[in-house]
Amino acid sequence: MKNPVKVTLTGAAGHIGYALAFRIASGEMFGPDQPVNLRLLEIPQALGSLRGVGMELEDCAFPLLHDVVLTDDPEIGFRETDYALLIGAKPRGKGMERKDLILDNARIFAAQGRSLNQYANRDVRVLVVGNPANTNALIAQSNAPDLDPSQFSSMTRLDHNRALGQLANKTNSLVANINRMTIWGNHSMTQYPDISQCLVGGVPAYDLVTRDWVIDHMIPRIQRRGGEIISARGLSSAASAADAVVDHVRDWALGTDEGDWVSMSVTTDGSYGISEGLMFSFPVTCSARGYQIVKGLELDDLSVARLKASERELLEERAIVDELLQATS
Ligand code: NAX
Repeated sequence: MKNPVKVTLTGAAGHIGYALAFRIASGEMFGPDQPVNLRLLEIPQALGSLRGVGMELEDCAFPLLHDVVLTDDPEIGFRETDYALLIGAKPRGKGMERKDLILDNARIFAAQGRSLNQYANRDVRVLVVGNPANTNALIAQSNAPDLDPSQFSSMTRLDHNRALGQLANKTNSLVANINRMTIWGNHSMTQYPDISQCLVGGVPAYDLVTRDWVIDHMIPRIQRRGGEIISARGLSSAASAADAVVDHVRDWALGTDEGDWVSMSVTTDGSYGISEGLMFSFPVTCSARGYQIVKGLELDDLSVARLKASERELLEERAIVDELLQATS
């Protein structure tokens, strides 16, 4: 039997946390022969509800779940963790300015970055889900100077999966037959879902759908899908977000399929002309060496303009949290 992998979830009593913890414990994230230890971290006010999650995990009697700790103490939550899934975040309150939301969250993620720096396993991998995810991930990473920036990422896999679903529907094909989908940029309205490299059953996607459909229907629908779900359910995406977390971490840990790639927001390295020092979604492949940005894809003028718009937004977000970045650099 392998040694258990230690996984920390913040916001574990929230909607996504509740949809996610059971899937990790059942073996969907790391495979059917990999035991897991869960560290569920919440704020003090949510500990009561977290205890309920703990009881239900116990009642599932998952053979792979060796140990669960419920806590509001970041030292206990992050100590020697192998995977930190930072889901908990402050939601936007009534009448709250976007700038204040970004700043309030930046403080949370700066503190969590410092805790990870101090307590986590030196090889920890960190996925930020809590919004604004890209900038929160940048903050956490910059507050963890002893860890490598490549150990941090943020999630655009839900957008990626949404794009696969839309294209599969439109082309009447199976999601499993589509590869090379890309989400570029920020997890926000400026994200750019790009099918220009996609193959559907080996056929270029643009041989099967029109540019007008992509620009007028597909892209805006993915950009606004979160709102569409809220209108329908009265609640934000949780099961699909948890599913995307499983996909993101599984591929990062176990590798992407040969000939395919996935979308992950990672630290910029100048690829595609995007400024360094941001978290930006790129096409990536994953292997035992970690993730690699897929380089050298050709982008038309429209695509370049969309990447630049998302970069501008991330630069603006970074300017808002500048002090928290500089405080530790
Ligand atoms: P919920 O409000 O249901 O749950 C959030 C949980 O986080 C709460 O239980 C809260 O007590 C906890 N929390 C808050 N601050 C914390 C802290 N400092 N430490 C530990 N726990 C803390 O939200 P949920 O629907 O689960 O969504 C969580 C986050 O994911 C939100 O920021 C949301 O916007 C974001 N999303 C990001 C997505 C992405 O693709 N990157 C998609 C889904 C989702 O919208």
